[in-house]
Amino acid sequence: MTEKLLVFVGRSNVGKSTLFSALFGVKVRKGKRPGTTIKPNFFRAGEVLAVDLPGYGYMKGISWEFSEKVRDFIVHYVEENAKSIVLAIQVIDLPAFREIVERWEDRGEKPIDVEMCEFLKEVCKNVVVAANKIDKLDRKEVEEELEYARRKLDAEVIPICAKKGNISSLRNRITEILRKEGANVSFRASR
Ligand SMILES: Nc1nc2c(ncn2[C@@H]2O[C@H](COP(=O)(O)OP(=O)(O)OP(=O)(O)O)[C@@H](O)[C@H]2O)c(=O)[nH]1
Ligand SMILES: [Mg+2]
Repeated sequence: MTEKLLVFVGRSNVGKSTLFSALFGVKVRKGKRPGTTIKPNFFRAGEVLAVDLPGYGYMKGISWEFSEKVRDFIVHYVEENAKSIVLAIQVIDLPAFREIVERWEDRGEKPIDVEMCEFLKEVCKNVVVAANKIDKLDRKEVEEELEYARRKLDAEVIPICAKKGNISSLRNRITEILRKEGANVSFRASR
């Protein structure tokens, strides 16, 4: 029997590891500084293996070469494990999403998050986008930015606040999708 994988992808600093901890109750080791390691974190969660992948995208303090290396690693990892991935969760920083997308579009380039989402939808059976950090926006802004993200990514987008553990709608959706795929997932006990 092949392992069923639940993978988490997203740019650096969007809150993948925070979400991973909130869902599974595991402390994820963080590198001292960004751009030094490409190593996924694994956690057994019932019948699935959850995988926290390194963050992609250029950011301050790391080289372009390194960010390209991370992106290639993620693409290869997802391609190689495509048959086993039952659900891919792409995490975005909702308050920052529009500005980053527009910056790429102004340069005439396809935004990296849009490209990654297209890739995931092509390769993985199920893809859900987790729109994180909604605590930084007011209610109206959340609705506007969600609509923008849904339009740009053409995917199911679920708002969350990983930091405060406000993740129940995402958790329910993960449970539902994995059950449909014949796998039970176990989360940390709710507090
Ligand atoms: N305001 C706010 N900040 C958050 C939230 N979730 C995570 N953060 C913060 O965002 C920063 C990055 O969080 P990480 O979980 O390390 O992000 P990551 O995506 O795993 O980053 P990489 O491992 O570098 O790719 C930290 O300072 C978190 O505290 C949230 O819901 N709201
Ligand atoms: Mg991380």
